[in-house]
Amino acid sequence: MERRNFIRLSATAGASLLFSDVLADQFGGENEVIYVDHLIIGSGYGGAVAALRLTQAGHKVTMLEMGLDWDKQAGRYRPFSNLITPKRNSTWLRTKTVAPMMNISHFNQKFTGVLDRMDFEHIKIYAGRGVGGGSLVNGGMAVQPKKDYFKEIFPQLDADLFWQKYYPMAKKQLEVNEIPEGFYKQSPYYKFARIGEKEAQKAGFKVVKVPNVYSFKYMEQEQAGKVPKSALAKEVIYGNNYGKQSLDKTYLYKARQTGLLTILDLHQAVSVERLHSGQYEVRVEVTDTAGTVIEKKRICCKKLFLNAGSVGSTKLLLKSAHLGLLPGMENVGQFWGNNGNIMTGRNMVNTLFNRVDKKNPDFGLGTGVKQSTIPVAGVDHWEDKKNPFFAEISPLPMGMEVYTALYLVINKVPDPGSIVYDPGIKDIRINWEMKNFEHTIENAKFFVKKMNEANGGTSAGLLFDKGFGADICYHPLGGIALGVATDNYGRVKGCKSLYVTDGALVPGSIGVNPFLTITALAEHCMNDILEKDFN
Ligand code: FAE
Repeated sequence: MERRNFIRLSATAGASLLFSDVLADQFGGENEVIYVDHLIIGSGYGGAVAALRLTQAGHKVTMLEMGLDWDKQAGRYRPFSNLITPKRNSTWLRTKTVAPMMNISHFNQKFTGVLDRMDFEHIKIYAGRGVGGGSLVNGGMAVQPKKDYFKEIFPQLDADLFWQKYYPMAKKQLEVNEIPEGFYKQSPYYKFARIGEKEAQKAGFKVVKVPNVYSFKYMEQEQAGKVPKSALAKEVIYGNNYGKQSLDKTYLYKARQTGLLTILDLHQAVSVERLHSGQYEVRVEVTDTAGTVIEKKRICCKKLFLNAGSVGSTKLLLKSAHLGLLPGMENVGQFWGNNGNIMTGRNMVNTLFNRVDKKNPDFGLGTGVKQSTIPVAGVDHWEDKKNPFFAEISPLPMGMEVYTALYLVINKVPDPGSIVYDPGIKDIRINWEMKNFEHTIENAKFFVKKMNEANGGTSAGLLFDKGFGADICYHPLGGIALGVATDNYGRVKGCKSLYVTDGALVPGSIGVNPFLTITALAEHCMNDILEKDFN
């Protein structure tokens, strides 16, 4: 069918046609339209759950991913880089790394690397790029939120059902496991965490162990020298070559096994249009590994599953609405938040003057030259009315003793921000005020002060400006909030057959690391969508 035969759905049909003609020019107008039944945009947690559940139900699915399919051409683009000597495959289309710290590596050429950072006015948002999305770069911590806080964030959901069904389902599929106590106690690679726990207890905090998707069986073998090292060889935010059960090894692997999933990598969706027929046409730019657009495609589908992550999904909807391509949506852009993320740390930890435990030889000086990249412990201070937070005891594997502790602190988000499309810059802006950082800095200061009072140490001025990285966001959430911009199952309001099942559904905060909740929510949504919208 030729493009001119499509009649667009819009209250302002004239404006819509005008914008569509602009798009048509950019896309060479008469390009052939590719028809598929079900299209998923994005291959992170939301996309992977949608892919598995659709294909298991017998539906053919096409998935677009703007990053690389790292497994497809493994020899060519991998191995992934470690933290200390990152290569160009570490970083999304930049000539320098953009990690929260230690950015000393430069590259000659830009490359579609695995870790991206999106810079907005007051906040820097990290994301994984490639088949598997955030699962490729994250720390693998699979944390279930407090039930009461889940109820506060999602009052419309049946929390008991999530605890009985969707969280266990997500944990099983993601292959969540726990570090064996014996290994934890003796491994030199977890000295940083044992010190962190001891110090936190001494400061009066409650410590908890945190499950992970990294295979601890594999890690034990790494330590024994029986398999190639990954977590024990400083690999994490630039990808793990072994050991981590990222989505390409779990949900997406199973979906591919059905033979019904086609994944198109280096395919970036740039707009979504609702056609008169009720179908969706997605404009796609295909790039090479330098980020240059080499082809443009139009893909038409009956059902569209938007899973480009909180920022990506919200941007696509807002931009498309601005162009007049998606009339009728409600409340898109609202309830965006950073999950209260703030990074902080302490210098001069466990030194000659303030040793953690003089009697225990394991607690000799420092936090450990050898450090696993996979966090397994946290400080749970969520019940405190005045300073509620959850702090991940994070590794800092520098390959030498730095007497430093690192923490990612997660706080409440009392006043969520919003995402808007700004025609002036032809991009989105995030309305996120500096005042949003006040309570996160206060909580982080409270935590560091108590830790230092009990154990010695100084604020982490060597890591972050004034000791706090408040603008570092690993957990962008919201923008297409459940029950606000969608129904309670991810159906986008005003747009039949358009679904969102990723982190954009979570209204800005969940109180712990979020991917387990995103996965459980996606399972909940897909269950209902498959039951009611496919008959
Ligand atoms: P996400 O996983 O970001 O997937 C979206 C996918 O869509 C990506 O693959 C994109 O490349 C792709 N995409 C975006 N736009 C387009 C487009 N226009 N066209 C085609 N494809 C597109 O979304 N969470 C935890 O629970 N535990 C942790 O230990 C943890 N550690 C983290 C460490 C780091 C360094 C980072 C960056 C994040 C971490 N997170 C962690 C957060 C977690 O990875 C994140 O919440 C989830 O990945 C979000 O899942 P989504 O499905 O929403």
